[in-house]
Amino acid sequence: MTDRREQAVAILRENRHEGYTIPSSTLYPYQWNWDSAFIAVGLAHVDEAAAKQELRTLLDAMWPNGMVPQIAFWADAEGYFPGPDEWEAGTDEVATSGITQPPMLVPAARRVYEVTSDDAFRDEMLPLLDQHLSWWVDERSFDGDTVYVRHPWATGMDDSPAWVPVLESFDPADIATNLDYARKDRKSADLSEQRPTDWDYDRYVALVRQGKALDWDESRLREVCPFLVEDVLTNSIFVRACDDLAALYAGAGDEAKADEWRRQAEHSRAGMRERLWDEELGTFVSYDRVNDRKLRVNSVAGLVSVFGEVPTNEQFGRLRENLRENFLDYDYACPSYVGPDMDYDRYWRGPAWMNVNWLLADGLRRYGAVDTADRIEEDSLELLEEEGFREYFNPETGAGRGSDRFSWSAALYLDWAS
Ligand code: 2M8
Repeated sequence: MTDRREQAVAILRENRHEGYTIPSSTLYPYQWNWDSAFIAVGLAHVDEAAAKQELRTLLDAMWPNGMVPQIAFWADAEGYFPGPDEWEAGTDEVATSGITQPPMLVPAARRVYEVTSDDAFRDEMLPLLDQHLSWWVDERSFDGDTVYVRHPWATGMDDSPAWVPVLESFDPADIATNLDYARKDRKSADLSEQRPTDWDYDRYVALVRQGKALDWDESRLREVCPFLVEDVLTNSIFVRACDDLAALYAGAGDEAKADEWRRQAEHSRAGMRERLWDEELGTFVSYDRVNDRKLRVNSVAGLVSVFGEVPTNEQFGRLRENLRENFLDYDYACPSYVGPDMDYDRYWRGPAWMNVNWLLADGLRRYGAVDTADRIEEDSLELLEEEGFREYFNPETGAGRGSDRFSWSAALYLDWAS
């Protein structure tokens, strides 16, 4: 075992609580939804039982209606805002946040199944994954094809410049009566430059307080929430999740169910191609349902559409050109965003992230773009080897940013290095 591999295993062990792994002991001390999915992918190489348990615990936090929350507060912890009291959400079993995150747990469950060949695990997962993806279709889709989220935190790319026009479209005081709060994430002067701004946070908190005031009632929120966004990243992962669920059903011999989810994937892909493609930018973009407009930003999120095999061959040609010209022109692939106000060090406004690189490389291989996928993986491994398991990285200098000993960076290293 190399030193880095040993370190990755040690980080995942350190960050492990009872049945789940926290993203970081300094910044994120609870279970996070899509973090656990990436963590399970890595754990499958070193501890199959822990990989399966990671996903089981996440699904234990699923709401009766099928929503899997962004955060599950399984145990008390200090140092994170907003905590369970702020959300006032959850089930009889566990307090949670009131929003979700991209349904990466389905592709992760398929991966874990493929590594472990554990049919009992697959059969246990199937009804739960089905319930979750059905929730997206039933509760979070206007047209039955693309799906929407109602908070920037639900997209996983919290302060992406794509959300700015939507966040500018409302006054936080109009949707929440009390806007007092204290951030806990800026634990050092450096981190202040690397985390979202107060302007962003005011709007994040107002959206949480609006949801809480309405008891997280989906139908009421659909009427009044100013942030109803068909996020391209969530939709790409959703499409892939439908395909992966279909594959799991097919393996279990349930052809009717496999067909149902294959059809959903095709239908959602078609919706994305029709509404989310931007020919001028050469990428897919997100869509603001409240103001009925495309959020025209060149974010790596649009490129990740390859993970769901969303681009047609023609669209892929344009997207690849965009990727080469605008995203690979840095020492380290792949910046999370390129364009005005790009910030190499600030969160989802420019830095390179390992989970996005992993999704992108996986999708590029599906299109046969092996060299580009290799470049992204090699850069990622170099960043992790040189800087350690940081949360994100400056794409020009390679400097590590955000928290250290970050779980999904360690987990995906194990996947790439195995
Ligand atoms: C970041 O988001 C959380 C809120 O969910 C935060 O800033 O407090 C994002 O990078 C998100 O994608 C990630 O899941 C989470 C935990 O790693 O941190």
